[in-house]
Amino acid sequence: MGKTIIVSNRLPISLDYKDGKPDFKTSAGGLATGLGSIFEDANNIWIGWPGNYVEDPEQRAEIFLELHEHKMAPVFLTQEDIEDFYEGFSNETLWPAFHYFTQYIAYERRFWEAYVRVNEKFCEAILKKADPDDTIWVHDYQLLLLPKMLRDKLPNATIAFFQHIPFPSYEIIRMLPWRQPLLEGMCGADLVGFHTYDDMRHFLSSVGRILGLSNESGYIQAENRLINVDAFPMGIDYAKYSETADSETTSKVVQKFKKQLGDQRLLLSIDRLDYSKGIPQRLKAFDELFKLYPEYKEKVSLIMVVVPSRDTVKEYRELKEEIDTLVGRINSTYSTLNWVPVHYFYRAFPFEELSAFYKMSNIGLVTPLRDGMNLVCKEFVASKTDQQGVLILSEMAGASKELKDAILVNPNNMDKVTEALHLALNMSEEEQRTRLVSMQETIKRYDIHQWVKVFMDRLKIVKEKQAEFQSKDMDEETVLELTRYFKSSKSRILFLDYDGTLVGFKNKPQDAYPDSELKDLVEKLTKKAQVVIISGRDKETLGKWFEGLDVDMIAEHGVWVKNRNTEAEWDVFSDVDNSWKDDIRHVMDYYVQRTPGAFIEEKHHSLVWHYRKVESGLGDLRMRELFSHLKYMASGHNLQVLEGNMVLEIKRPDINKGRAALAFMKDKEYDFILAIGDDWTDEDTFKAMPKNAYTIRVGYNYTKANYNIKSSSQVRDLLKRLL
Ligand code: GDG
Repeated sequence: MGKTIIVSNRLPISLDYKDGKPDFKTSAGGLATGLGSIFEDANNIWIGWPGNYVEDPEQRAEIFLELHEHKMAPVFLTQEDIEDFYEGFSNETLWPAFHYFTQYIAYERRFWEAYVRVNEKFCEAILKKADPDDTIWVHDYQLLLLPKMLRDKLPNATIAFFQHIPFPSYEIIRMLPWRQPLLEGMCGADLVGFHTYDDMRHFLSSVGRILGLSNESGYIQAENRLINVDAFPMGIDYAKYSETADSETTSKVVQKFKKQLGDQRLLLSIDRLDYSKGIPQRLKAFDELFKLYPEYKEKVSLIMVVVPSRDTVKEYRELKEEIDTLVGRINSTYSTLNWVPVHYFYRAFPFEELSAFYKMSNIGLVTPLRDGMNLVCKEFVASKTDQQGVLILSEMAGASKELKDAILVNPNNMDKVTEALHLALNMSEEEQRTRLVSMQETIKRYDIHQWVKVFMDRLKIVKEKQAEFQSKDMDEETVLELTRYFKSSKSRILFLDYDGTLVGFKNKPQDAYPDSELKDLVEKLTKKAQVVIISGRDKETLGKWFEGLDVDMIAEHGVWVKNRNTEAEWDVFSDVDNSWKDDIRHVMDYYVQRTPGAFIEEKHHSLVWHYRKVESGLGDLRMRELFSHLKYMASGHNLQVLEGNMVLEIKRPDINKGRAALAFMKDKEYDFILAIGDDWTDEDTFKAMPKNAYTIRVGYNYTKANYNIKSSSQVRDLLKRLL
């Protein structure tokens, strides 16, 4: 088994120099703790930027060796890299875009070029360490291009990607000039994870619209690979937070702080300086509390920790000034000689002090305007070991999807946030306990270790699914066996689907007529085997296209058959009772009226609702509605509703390609049977075939067929080998 390589922009360490020697401090962030179980194993390593600019080759070598001891490997970045790739493209283009702050997006070609360059540097560093069977887990928005770069070099590697920040709606993604390479980059992974279901569905919708790749239940069908996309809400190291909250050190710090603060009800706010965190909005709601409820004066204080970040960037500098001004205004308006409403700290605190803040605060006020997950709220809940305290949480944080027992607020609605504060300050002890117990159960169960386990288990499952396809792939060995068998047999029959199997898809269905190469191929095949063209097309088209060739034909998925040995016209294979059609047509028509671009096609035995020309998204939505509507009606009429490529078809279940194909073989002995098709209608054929038949599905979809083959041109190549 190969090793696991974790990749993130920053290594989980900080590097200083002591007496001219590099000195590393490992940082115990949530991710590092969670990945510890993997990271400590065998030869596993972590690759990333160590956080310093090091140009001197000797110094680099020294760092390299030191990091090696810590099972890490560096990607050395220059100051220019950091300015343009990290501060530039990552934090001034992707960060605002992904957090819905479109007004802050920088569209700089230089930033993009640096982003590509640095992703390549990461790729090179990984390739130096990676073996083909390794598992590579890439983290976050700074490295969106990396999965594909790695895939190009290591086609069989196991590559996973997790995005820690939100993934926005297609409407935002489409604004980015680099949307296509960014999405292609992510699709290099086998598994793409997000915190929430919404992030996941936004990603799938962008991949569908921009890359044209559809998905089924979170599985994207790329050309020759399945990619799984899912939500994996990240947890915290629950035990660490609850144990530290109960520790003696924390208790001492709490006592010290409480003595200094006096008898106050405390609200707690902890964030990195960022416009996505909604800090000014939070301060305004706090200000409003004193206006509406003056009785809280001298009784309630806010501890506000803002961890310095990116404050050389204009937007961040301005944000800092705004916060400073608001805090100044609130404090100067309400402070008394022995009470300050906002205790404001623009710095980070050591872990024990942070734990003390969590433990002693009555209310956790976590109201980001947008946040991928937000761990602070989970840490607050985990630290409440006496089950007293209230969490006010923004609906815009990923964590709100799990923490339903918090008071959930829209951070833009100041009145509601103020109301929530009032509610929290008056919540009974019993209710505080009930809510906290329920949230603690969730966070404890889905902690960081569980998150890593669930993610890695899923990755394994995805690889197994891919392997299933690979083992079904028509490789050279199977082709040789099939041709040998064909040549040694005496009585042969071939069932060949038409569209997508013998010819590729065309924009206009009537343009997909058989070219001379195909006609020639079919003619030659008819000299060696009984050839049955088995299609959903109408009998007129099929009859015209194959006129003069010695082939049998099945049209409209088995309604019509034409035998090559007779001069006869087309026969109806089965009596068709069409009395159901009027009712169903009526319903379908209602959906045509409401959906510009949709239309109904009437076939002999079925009705088809087409939505290829409908605005994308709307078509899917209407199709889903129609699907459930028809499903309900279908049971009464004993009909079958089937979803196809931009169509919904309703038909009698007993008429299908499989049944018609079997009828062709009735009372005859064949020692070579081959069936090839490309969609769900061909699955009926595959299912009906005897065990010794070769069944092949074009494209890498789930199938009852024995084999998959890549494309219609490969089908032709295969058939040529039979001649
Ligand atoms: C990304 C996403 C997602 C804060 N102040 C101090 C301090 N902290 C610690 C907290 C917490 C962490 O920083 C911040 O948590 P976030 O959830 O905001 O994490 P980020 O890594 O910034 O953000 C976010 C997350 O990734 C995980 O996927 O939740 O949505 O933006 O752990 O405790 N720690 C110490 N002193 C402080 O003053 N020691």
